[in-house]
Amino acid sequence: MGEDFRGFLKEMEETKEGGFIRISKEVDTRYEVSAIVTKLEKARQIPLLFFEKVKGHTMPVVVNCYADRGRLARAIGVSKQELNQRVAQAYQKPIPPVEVSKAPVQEVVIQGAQVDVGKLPAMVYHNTDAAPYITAGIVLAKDPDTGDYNLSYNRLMVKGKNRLGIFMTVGKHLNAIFSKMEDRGKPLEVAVSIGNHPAWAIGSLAIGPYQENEIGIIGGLKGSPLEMVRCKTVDLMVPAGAEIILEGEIEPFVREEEGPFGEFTGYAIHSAQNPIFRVKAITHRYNPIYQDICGGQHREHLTMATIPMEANYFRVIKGSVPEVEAVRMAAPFTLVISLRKKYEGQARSALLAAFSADLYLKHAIVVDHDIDVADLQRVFWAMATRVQASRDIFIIPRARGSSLDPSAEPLGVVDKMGIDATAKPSLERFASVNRVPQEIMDRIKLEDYIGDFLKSTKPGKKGYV
Ligand SMILES: Cc1cc2nc3c(=O)[nH]c(=O)nc-3n(C[C@H](O)[C@H](O)[C@H](O)COP(=O)(O)O)c2cc1C
Ligand SMILES: [Mn+2]
Repeated sequence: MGEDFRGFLKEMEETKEGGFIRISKEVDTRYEVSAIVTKLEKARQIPLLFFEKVKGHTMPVVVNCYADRGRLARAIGVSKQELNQRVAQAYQKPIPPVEVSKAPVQEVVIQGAQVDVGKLPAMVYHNTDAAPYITAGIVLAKDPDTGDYNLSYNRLMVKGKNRLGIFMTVGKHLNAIFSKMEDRGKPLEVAVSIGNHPAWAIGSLAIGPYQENEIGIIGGLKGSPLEMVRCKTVDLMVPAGAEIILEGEIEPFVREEEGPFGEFTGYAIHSAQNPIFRVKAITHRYNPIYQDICGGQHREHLTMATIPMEANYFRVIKGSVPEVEAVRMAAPFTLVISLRKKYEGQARSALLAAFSADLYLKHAIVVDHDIDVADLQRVFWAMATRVQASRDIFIIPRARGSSLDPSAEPLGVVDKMGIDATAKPSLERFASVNRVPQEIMDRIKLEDYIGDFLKSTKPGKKGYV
Protein backbone atom coordinates (compact mmCIF):
# COMPACT_ATOMS: atom_id res chain seq x y z
CA MET A 1 0.00 0.00 0.00
CA GLY A 2 1.25 3.50 -0.83
CA GLU A 3 0.46 6.53 1.29
CA ASP A 4 0.41 9.22 -1.32
CA PHE A 5 -2.64 10.79 -2.93
CA ARG A 6 -1.32 10.74 -6.49
CA GLY A 7 -0.44 7.06 -6.26
CA PHE A 8 -3.97 6.42 -5.02
CA LEU A 9 -5.54 8.39 -7.91
CA LYS A 10 -3.36 6.56 -10.42
CA GLU A 11 -4.42 3.18 -9.01
CA MET A 12 -8.09 4.21 -9.14
CA GLU A 13 -7.80 5.45 -12.71
CA GLU A 14 -6.17 2.17 -13.74
CA THR A 15 -8.51 -0.16 -11.89
CA LYS A 16 -11.66 2.04 -12.18
CA GLU A 17 -12.68 0.60 -8.81
CA GLY A 18 -16.17 2.00 -8.09
CA GLY A 19 -15.85 4.15 -11.24
CA PHE A 20 -13.38 6.87 -12.27
CA ILE A 21 -14.43 9.66 -14.62
CA ARG A 22 -12.36 12.54 -16.01
CA ILE A 23 -14.49 15.56 -16.88
CA SER A 24 -13.07 18.12 -19.30
CA LYS A 25 -16.11 20.43 -19.43
CA GLU A 26 -15.58 23.43 -17.17
CA VAL A 27 -17.43 23.44 -13.82
CA ASP A 28 -18.17 26.19 -11.35
CA THR A 29 -17.23 25.79 -7.68
CA ARG A 30 -20.61 27.36 -6.89
CA TYR A 31 -23.18 24.54 -6.74
CA GLU A 32 -22.18 22.77 -9.97
CA VAL A 33 -19.92 20.04 -8.54
CA SER A 34 -22.50 19.55 -5.81
CA ALA A 35 -25.30 19.26 -8.41
CA ILE A 36 -23.36 16.63 -10.39
CA VAL A 37 -22.65 14.56 -7.24
CA THR A 38 -26.31 14.86 -6.16
CA LYS A 39 -27.66 13.76 -9.56
CA LEU A 40 -25.27 10.80 -9.72
CA GLU A 41 -26.24 9.70 -6.22
CA LYS A 42 -29.90 9.80 -7.21
CA ALA A 43 -28.93 7.33 -9.94
CA ARG A 44 -27.04 5.28 -7.29
CA GLN A 45 -23.64 6.13 -8.76
CA ILE A 46 -20.63 7.25 -6.73
CA PRO A 47 -17.69 7.30 -9.17
CA LEU A 48 -14.52 9.22 -8.39
CA LEU A 49 -14.87 12.46 -10.38
CA PHE A 50 -11.80 14.28 -11.72
CA PHE A 51 -12.77 17.78 -12.88
CA GLU A 52 -9.94 19.00 -15.09
CA LYS A 53 -11.23 22.54 -15.63
CA VAL A 54 -12.61 24.66 -12.83
CA LYS A 55 -13.93 28.14 -13.51
CA GLY A 56 -11.59 30.87 -12.24
CA HIS A 57 -9.03 28.38 -10.92
CA THR A 58 -5.90 26.64 -12.15
CA MET A 59 -6.16 23.55 -9.93
CA PRO A 60 -8.24 20.55 -10.93
CA VAL A 61 -10.73 19.17 -8.38
CA VAL A 62 -11.36 15.56 -7.37
CA VAL A 63 -14.38 14.47 -5.38
CA ASN A 64 -15.89 11.17 -4.14
CA CYS A 65 -12.44 9.67 -3.45
CA TYR A 66 -13.71 7.94 -0.29
CA ALA A 67 -17.36 7.46 -1.29
CA ASP A 68 -17.10 3.79 -2.20
CA ARG A 69 -16.09 1.06 0.29
CA GLY A 70 -14.50 -0.98 -2.49
CA ARG A 71 -12.32 1.97 -3.44
CA LEU A 72 -11.16 2.41 0.14
CA ALA A 73 -10.50 -1.31 0.54
CA ARG A 74 -8.46 -1.47 -2.67
CA ALA A 75 -6.39 1.52 -1.58
CA ILE A 76 -5.67 -0.18 1.76
CA GLY A 77 -4.85 -3.42 -0.06
CA VAL A 78 -7.67 -5.61 1.31
CA SER A 79 -11.04 -6.88 0.10
CA LYS A 80 -14.27 -5.05 0.96
CA GLN A 81 -15.15 -7.80 3.45
CA GLU A 82 -11.77 -7.48 5.19
CA LEU A 83 -11.86 -3.70 5.54
CA ASN A 84 -13.52 -3.49 8.98
CA GLN A 85 -11.19 -6.11 10.39
CA ARG A 86 -8.13 -4.36 8.94
CA VAL A 87 -9.16 -1.07 10.55
CA ALA A 88 -9.70 -2.82 13.89
CA GLN A 89 -6.20 -4.38 13.62
CA ALA A 90 -4.65 -0.97 12.94
CA TYR A 91 -6.13 0.31 16.22
CA GLN A 92 -4.32 -2.57 17.97
CA LYS A 93 -0.96 -2.17 16.22
CA PRO A 94 -0.05 1.49 15.78
CA ILE A 95 3.21 2.28 13.94
CA PRO A 96 4.98 5.64 14.48
CA PRO A 97 5.97 7.79 11.47
CA VAL A 98 9.44 8.73 10.21
CA GLU A 99 10.63 12.23 9.42
CA VAL A 100 11.87 12.99 5.91
CA SER A 101 13.81 16.14 5.03
CA LYS A 102 12.45 16.67 1.53
CA ALA A 103 8.86 16.21 0.49
CA PRO A 104 6.74 16.64 -2.64
CA VAL A 105 4.19 18.64 -0.66
CA GLN A 106 6.82 21.37 -0.19
CA GLU A 107 7.83 21.71 -3.84
CA VAL A 108 6.20 25.16 -3.77
CA VAL A 109 6.19 27.32 -0.62
CA ILE A 110 4.05 30.46 -0.34
CA GLN A 111 4.40 32.63 2.75
CA GLY A 112 3.32 35.89 4.33
CA ALA A 113 1.59 38.43 2.08
CA GLN A 114 1.66 36.03 -0.85
CA VAL A 115 -0.75 33.67 0.93
CA ASP A 116 -4.19 33.57 -0.70
CA VAL A 117 -6.54 30.74 0.15
CA GLY A 118 -8.87 32.12 -2.53
CA LYS A 119 -6.60 30.33 -5.02
CA LEU A 120 -8.00 27.03 -3.73
CA PRO A 121 -11.19 25.99 -5.54
CA ALA A 122 -13.22 25.80 -2.31
CA MET A 123 -16.85 24.93 -2.96
CA VAL A 124 -20.30 26.28 -2.28
CA TYR A 125 -22.63 23.26 -2.09
CA HIS A 126 -26.04 24.41 -0.99
CA ASN A 127 -28.28 27.45 -1.04
CA THR A 128 -27.79 27.70 2.72
CA ASP A 129 -23.94 27.80 2.73
CA ALA A 130 -22.58 31.12 3.98
CA ALA A 131 -19.39 31.05 1.86
CA PRO A 132 -17.04 28.66 0.04
CA TYR A 133 -15.87 25.87 2.34
CA ILE A 134 -12.80 23.61 2.45
CA THR A 135 -14.09 20.23 3.63
CA ALA A 136 -11.36 17.69 2.83
CA GLY A 137 -8.65 19.10 5.10
CA ILE A 138 -7.14 16.97 7.85
CA VAL A 139 -6.29 19.25 10.77
CA LEU A 140 -3.08 18.30 12.59
CA ALA A 141 -2.36 19.76 16.03
CA LYS A 142 -0.26 18.88 19.08
CA ASP A 143 -1.24 18.60 22.72
CA PRO A 144 0.86 21.29 24.47
CA ASP A 145 1.66 19.04 27.47
CA THR A 146 2.47 15.72 25.85
CA GLY A 147 3.38 16.76 22.29
CA ASP A 148 1.04 14.04 21.01
CA TYR A 149 -0.60 14.69 17.68
CA ASN A 150 -4.32 14.84 17.06
CA LEU A 151 -5.89 14.54 13.63
CA SER A 152 -9.45 15.42 12.65
CA TYR A 153 -11.55 16.77 9.83
CA ASN A 154 -12.93 20.25 10.44
CA ARG A 155 -14.87 22.36 7.99
CA LEU A 156 -13.13 25.61 7.08
CA MET A 157 -15.06 28.68 5.92
CA VAL A 158 -13.16 30.94 3.54
CA LYS A 159 -13.31 34.43 5.05
CA GLY A 160 -10.33 36.22 3.49
CA LYS A 161 -6.91 35.71 1.90
CA ASN A 162 -5.44 34.21 5.07
CA ARG A 163 -8.46 33.75 7.31
CA LEU A 164 -10.63 30.66 7.69
CA GLY A 165 -13.48 30.11 10.14
CA ILE A 166 -13.11 26.71 11.85
CA PHE A 167 -15.79 24.56 13.49
CA MET A 168 -14.57 22.36 16.36
CA THR A 169 -17.19 20.31 18.21
CA VAL A 170 -17.09 20.87 21.97
CA GLY A 171 -15.99 17.59 23.57
CA LYS A 172 -13.93 16.37 20.59
CA HIS A 173 -10.15 16.34 20.94
CA LEU A 174 -9.15 19.30 18.76
CA ASN A 175 -11.49 21.53 20.70
CA ALA A 176 -9.97 20.28 23.98
CA ILE A 177 -6.44 21.09 22.73
CA PHE A 178 -7.52 24.53 21.55
CA SER A 179 -9.14 25.31 24.88
CA LYS A 180 -5.97 24.21 26.76
CA MET A 181 -4.01 26.77 24.74
CA GLU A 182 -6.67 29.44 25.12
CA ASP A 183 -6.56 28.96 28.91
CA ARG A 184 -2.86 29.90 28.61
CA GLY A 185 -3.70 32.86 26.37
CA LYS A 186 -1.75 31.35 23.48
CA PRO A 187 -2.59 30.53 19.85
CA LEU A 188 -2.76 26.89 18.76
CA GLU A 189 -0.52 26.03 15.82
CA VAL A 190 -2.24 23.80 13.28
CA ALA A 191 -1.58 22.45 9.80
CA VAL A 192 -4.24 21.33 7.34
CA SER A 193 -3.49 18.58 4.85
CA ILE A 194 -5.53 18.49 1.63
CA GLY A 195 -5.32 15.64 -0.91
CA ASN A 196 -4.76 12.56 1.23
CA HIS A 197 -4.46 8.83 0.68
CA PRO A 198 -7.53 7.01 2.13
CA ALA A 199 -5.46 5.54 4.98
CA TRP A 200 -4.93 9.09 6.24
CA ALA A 201 -8.66 9.75 6.04
CA ILE A 202 -9.75 6.59 7.87
CA GLY A 203 -7.08 7.04 10.56
CA SER A 204 -7.87 10.72 11.10
CA LEU A 205 -11.46 9.78 11.82
CA ALA A 206 -10.47 7.15 14.36
CA ILE A 207 -12.53 7.63 17.47
CA GLY A 208 -11.10 6.68 20.80
CA PRO A 209 -9.50 7.86 24.01
CA TYR A 210 -7.71 11.22 23.97
CA GLN A 211 -4.28 9.58 24.28
CA GLU A 212 -4.83 7.35 21.27
CA ASN A 213 -2.69 8.53 18.41
CA GLU A 214 -4.32 8.77 14.99
CA ILE A 215 -0.98 8.92 13.15
CA GLY A 216 0.03 5.59 14.70
CA ILE A 217 -3.27 4.07 13.54
CA ILE A 218 -2.67 5.33 9.98
CA GLY A 219 0.82 3.79 10.11
CA GLY A 220 -0.84 0.60 11.35
CA LEU A 221 -3.19 0.66 8.37
CA LYS A 222 -0.27 1.13 6.00
CA GLY A 223 1.74 -1.53 7.82
CA SER A 224 4.96 0.53 7.78
CA PRO A 225 6.03 3.99 9.02
CA LEU A 226 4.40 7.01 7.35
CA GLU A 227 6.60 9.71 5.87
CA MET A 228 6.17 13.15 7.41
CA VAL A 229 7.98 16.42 6.84
CA ARG A 230 8.52 19.42 9.11
CA CYS A 231 6.39 22.50 8.36
CA LYS A 232 8.00 25.77 7.25
CA THR A 233 6.35 28.17 9.73
CA VAL A 234 4.89 26.08 12.57
CA ASP A 235 6.31 23.38 14.84
CA LEU A 236 4.41 20.47 13.28
CA MET A 237 5.00 17.61 10.89
CA VAL A 238 2.67 16.89 7.98
CA PRO A 239 2.12 14.10 5.42
CA ALA A 240 4.97 14.28 2.89
CA GLY A 241 2.78 12.90 0.11
CA ALA A 242 -0.17 15.27 0.46
CA GLU A 243 -1.12 17.73 -2.28
CA ILE A 244 -1.51 20.95 -0.30
CA ILE A 245 -0.72 22.05 3.28
CA LEU A 246 -2.03 25.13 5.04
CA GLU A 247 0.13 26.17 8.00
CA GLY A 248 -0.99 28.64 10.65
CA GLU A 249 -2.61 29.16 14.01
CA ILE A 250 -6.00 29.38 15.67
CA GLU A 251 -6.14 32.62 17.59
CA PRO A 252 -7.19 32.69 21.26
CA PHE A 253 -10.20 34.75 22.36
CA VAL A 254 -11.28 35.54 18.79
CA ARG A 255 -14.73 34.46 17.66
CA GLU A 256 -16.54 35.36 14.48
CA GLU A 257 -19.68 34.30 12.73
CA GLU A 258 -19.18 30.90 11.06
CA GLY A 259 -21.88 29.15 9.01
CA PRO A 260 -24.57 28.36 8.19
CA PHE A 261 -23.34 25.23 6.40
CA GLY A 262 -25.38 22.33 5.04
CA GLU A 263 -24.19 19.39 7.15
CA PHE A 264 -24.15 15.59 6.90
CA THR A 265 -27.32 15.45 8.97
CA GLY A 266 -29.15 16.87 5.95
CA TYR A 267 -29.71 20.21 7.69
CA ALA A 268 -28.01 23.58 7.63
CA ILE A 269 -27.20 24.56 11.17
CA HIS A 270 -27.47 28.25 12.13
CA SER A 271 -24.32 30.31 12.14
CA ALA A 272 -22.43 30.56 15.43
CA GLN A 273 -19.49 32.43 16.93
CA ASN A 274 -16.48 30.23 16.16
CA PRO A 275 -12.66 30.61 16.16
CA ILE A 276 -10.46 31.78 13.29
CA PHE A 277 -7.53 29.94 11.69
CA ARG A 278 -4.94 32.43 10.38
CA VAL A 279 -2.94 30.93 7.53
CA LYS A 280 0.79 31.76 7.60
CA ALA A 281 1.95 29.58 4.71
CA ILE A 282 0.65 27.39 1.91
CA THR A 283 2.90 24.65 0.58
CA HIS A 284 2.00 22.39 -2.31
CA ARG A 285 3.21 20.04 -5.00
CA TYR A 286 3.85 21.24 -8.52
CA ASN A 287 0.47 21.36 -10.27
CA PRO A 288 -1.50 20.50 -7.13
CA ILE A 289 -4.76 18.58 -7.29
CA TYR A 290 -7.46 19.94 -4.99
CA GLN A 291 -9.49 17.34 -3.13
CA ASP A 292 -13.05 18.06 -2.14
CA ILE A 293 -15.61 16.14 -0.08
CA CYS A 294 -19.07 17.24 -1.08
CA GLY A 295 -20.72 18.93 1.93
CA GLY A 296 -24.11 17.78 3.20
CA GLN A 297 -25.72 14.38 3.38
CA HIS A 298 -23.71 12.71 0.65
CA ARG A 299 -22.33 9.20 0.36
CA GLU A 300 -18.68 10.17 0.71
CA HIS A 301 -18.99 11.77 4.13
CA LEU A 302 -21.19 8.92 5.37
CA THR A 303 -18.94 6.13 4.06
CA MET A 304 -15.66 7.55 5.30
CA ALA A 305 -16.97 8.52 8.72
CA THR A 306 -18.85 5.32 9.53
CA ILE A 307 -15.96 2.89 8.87
CA PRO A 308 -13.78 4.11 11.78
CA MET A 309 -16.85 4.78 13.95
CA GLU A 310 -18.12 1.22 13.59
CA ALA A 311 -14.62 -0.18 14.27
CA ASN A 312 -14.52 1.82 17.50
CA TYR A 313 -18.03 0.88 18.63
CA PHE A 314 -17.28 -2.76 17.95
CA ARG A 315 -14.08 -2.85 20.02
CA VAL A 316 -15.54 -0.88 22.95
CA ILE A 317 -18.72 -2.99 23.11
CA LYS A 318 -16.68 -6.20 22.73
CA GLY A 319 -14.68 -5.18 25.83
CA SER A 320 -17.85 -5.26 27.87
CA VAL A 321 -19.99 -7.80 25.98
CA PRO A 322 -17.79 -10.32 24.11
CA GLU A 323 -20.96 -11.77 22.53
CA VAL A 324 -21.40 -8.72 20.25
CA GLU A 325 -21.73 -9.87 16.64
CA ALA A 326 -22.02 -6.73 14.49
CA VAL A 327 -22.65 -2.97 14.59
CA ARG A 328 -23.97 -0.61 11.94
CA MET A 329 -24.57 3.14 11.84
CA ALA A 330 -28.13 3.31 10.54
CA ALA A 331 -28.55 7.10 10.43
CA PRO A 332 -26.74 10.10 11.91
CA PHE A 333 -26.16 9.50 15.65
CA THR A 334 -27.95 6.13 15.44
CA LEU A 335 -26.39 2.71 15.99
CA VAL A 336 -27.72 -0.83 15.61
CA ILE A 337 -25.92 -3.55 17.60
CA SER A 338 -26.51 -7.29 17.29
CA LEU A 339 -25.43 -9.82 19.89
CA ARG A 340 -25.66 -13.47 20.75
CA LYS A 341 -27.21 -12.89 24.17
CA LYS A 342 -26.03 -15.37 26.76
CA TYR A 343 -27.07 -13.70 30.00
CA GLU A 344 -29.86 -11.42 31.08
CA GLY A 345 -28.82 -7.74 31.12
CA GLN A 346 -26.23 -7.96 28.36
CA ALA A 347 -28.23 -5.84 25.94
CA ARG A 348 -28.15 -2.96 28.40
CA SER A 349 -24.44 -3.47 29.05
CA ALA A 350 -23.86 -3.22 25.29
CA LEU A 351 -25.91 0.00 25.16
CA LEU A 352 -23.99 1.56 28.05
CA ALA A 353 -20.68 0.66 26.40
CA ALA A 354 -21.85 2.15 23.09
CA PHE A 355 -22.84 5.43 24.72
CA SER A 356 -19.42 5.64 26.37
CA ALA A 357 -17.65 5.00 23.04
CA ASP A 358 -18.56 8.22 21.20
CA LEU A 359 -20.31 11.34 22.43
CA TYR A 360 -22.13 11.73 19.09
CA LEU A 361 -24.25 8.60 19.74
CA LYS A 362 -27.85 9.51 20.53
CA HIS A 363 -30.05 6.47 19.75
CA ALA A 364 -28.88 2.87 20.00
CA ILE A 365 -30.81 -0.33 19.40
CA VAL A 366 -29.73 -3.85 20.35
CA VAL A 367 -31.10 -6.83 18.44
CA ASP A 368 -30.43 -10.57 18.61
CA HIS A 369 -27.99 -12.27 16.25
CA ASP A 370 -30.81 -13.49 13.98
CA ILE A 371 -31.24 -9.90 12.75
CA ASP A 372 -28.91 -8.49 10.09
CA VAL A 373 -27.91 -5.04 11.38
CA ALA A 374 -27.80 -3.73 7.80
CA ASP A 375 -31.42 -4.76 7.16
CA LEU A 376 -33.43 -1.97 8.74
CA GLN A 377 -36.74 -3.63 7.93
CA ARG A 378 -35.73 -6.57 10.13
CA VAL A 379 -34.48 -4.19 12.83
CA PHE A 380 -37.91 -2.52 12.85
CA TRP A 381 -39.54 -5.94 12.93
CA ALA A 382 -37.53 -6.78 16.05
CA MET A 383 -38.54 -3.47 17.61
CA ALA A 384 -42.19 -4.10 16.73
CA THR A 385 -42.29 -7.62 18.15
CA ARG A 386 -39.67 -7.82 20.93
CA VAL A 387 -40.00 -4.43 22.65
CA GLN A 388 -42.30 -3.23 25.40
CA ALA A 389 -41.49 0.44 25.77
CA SER A 390 -41.89 0.79 29.54
CA ARG A 391 -39.61 -2.21 30.06
CA ASP A 392 -37.10 -2.01 27.22
CA ILE A 393 -36.38 1.65 26.54
CA PHE A 394 -34.27 3.88 28.75
CA ILE A 395 -33.47 7.55 28.39
CA ILE A 396 -30.45 9.39 29.71
CA PRO A 397 -31.54 13.01 29.77
CA ARG A 398 -29.32 15.97 28.92
CA ALA A 399 -25.94 14.42 28.08
CA ARG A 400 -23.31 15.69 25.64
CA GLY A 401 -24.11 15.01 22.01
CA SER A 402 -23.64 16.77 18.71
CA SER A 403 -24.43 20.43 18.18
CA LEU A 404 -25.13 19.45 14.55
CA ASP A 405 -28.32 17.74 15.71
CA PRO A 406 -30.95 20.37 14.89
CA SER A 407 -33.13 19.18 17.77
CA ALA A 408 -30.34 19.51 20.35
CA GLU A 409 -30.16 22.18 23.01
CA PRO A 410 -27.39 24.77 22.54
CA LEU A 411 -23.86 23.31 22.28
CA GLY A 412 -25.17 19.83 21.66
CA VAL A 413 -26.94 18.81 24.88
CA VAL A 414 -29.17 15.86 23.94
CA ASP A 415 -31.22 13.02 25.42
CA LYS A 416 -29.80 9.56 24.76
CA MET A 417 -32.14 6.64 24.14
CA GLY A 418 -31.28 2.96 24.40
CA ILE A 419 -33.66 0.32 23.03
CA ASP A 420 -33.29 -3.31 23.99
CA ALA A 421 -35.00 -5.05 21.05
CA THR A 422 -33.71 -8.51 21.96
CA ALA A 423 -36.19 -11.30 22.69
CA LYS A 424 -36.82 -11.75 26.41
CA PRO A 425 -35.68 -13.64 28.30
CA SER A 426 -33.84 -15.21 25.34
CA LEU A 427 -34.31 -15.97 21.67
CA GLU A 428 -34.53 -19.71 22.41
CA ARG A 429 -37.38 -19.24 24.88
CA PHE A 430 -39.22 -16.63 22.82
CA ALA A 431 -42.17 -17.22 20.47
CA SER A 432 -41.08 -19.36 17.53
CA VAL A 433 -40.43 -17.68 14.22
CA ASN A 434 -42.64 -18.96 11.37
CA ARG A 435 -40.69 -21.07 8.93
CA VAL A 436 -41.54 -23.37 6.06
CA PRO A 437 -39.85 -26.73 6.82
CA GLN A 438 -36.30 -26.64 5.50
CA GLU A 439 -36.56 -29.91 3.55
CA ILE A 440 -39.48 -28.47 1.56
CA MET A 441 -37.59 -25.24 0.92
CA ASP A 442 -34.67 -27.30 -0.39
CA ARG A 443 -36.88 -29.46 -2.57
CA ILE A 444 -39.10 -26.80 -4.18
CA LYS A 445 -37.55 -25.25 -7.28
CA LEU A 446 -39.45 -22.17 -8.48
CA GLU A 447 -38.47 -22.92 -12.09
CA ASP A 448 -40.66 -26.05 -11.97
CA TYR A 449 -43.75 -24.02 -11.12
CA ILE A 450 -43.41 -20.51 -12.52
CA GLY A 451 -40.57 -20.86 -15.02
CA ASP A 452 -42.20 -18.63 -17.64
CA PHE A 453 -42.74 -15.84 -15.15
CA LEU A 454 -39.14 -16.04 -13.96
CA LYS A 455 -37.87 -15.80 -17.53
CA SER A 456 -40.04 -12.74 -18.19
CA THR A 457 -38.68 -10.76 -15.19
CA LYS A 458 -35.31 -9.16 -15.76
CA PRO A 459 -32.69 -10.01 -13.18
CA GLY A 460 -31.04 -7.20 -11.23
CA LYS A 461 -32.50 -4.18 -9.52
CA LYS A 462 -35.99 -4.47 -11.01
CA GLY A 463 -36.29 -8.24 -10.69
CA TYR A 464 -38.52 -9.73 -8.02
CA VAL A 465 -36.59 -12.91 -7.30
C1 LIG B 1 -15.82 15.41 5.84
C2 LIG B 1 -15.87 15.58 7.32
C3 LIG B 1 -16.02 16.84 7.87
C4 LIG B 1 -16.05 17.02 9.24
N1 LIG B 1 -16.17 18.28 9.75
C5 LIG B 1 -16.14 18.46 11.09
C6 LIG B 1 -16.21 19.78 11.64
O1 LIG B 1 -16.34 20.78 10.92
N2 LIG B 1 -16.13 19.91 12.99
C7 LIG B 1 -16.01 18.83 13.82
O2 LIG B 1 -15.94 19.03 15.03
N3 LIG B 1 -15.96 17.57 13.34
C8 LIG B 1 -16.02 17.37 11.99
N4 LIG B 1 -15.96 16.10 11.48
C9 LIG B 1 -15.88 14.96 12.42
C10 LIG B 1 -14.53 14.83 13.09
O3 LIG B 1 -13.48 14.95 12.17
C11 LIG B 1 -14.43 13.47 13.80
O4 LIG B 1 -15.42 13.41 14.79
C12 LIG B 1 -13.06 13.24 14.41
O5 LIG B 1 -12.96 11.90 14.79
C13 LIG B 1 -12.79 14.11 15.59
O6 LIG B 1 -11.51 13.80 16.06
P1 LIG B 1 -10.92 14.29 17.46
O7 LIG B 1 -11.89 13.90 18.54
O8 LIG B 1 -9.63 13.58 17.50
O9 LIG B 1 -10.75 15.80 17.39
C14 LIG B 1 -15.96 15.89 10.10
C15 LIG B 1 -15.85 14.62 9.54
C16 LIG B 1 -15.82 14.45 8.17
C17 LIG B 1 -15.70 13.08 7.62
MN1 LIG C 1 -8.28 12.42 18.56
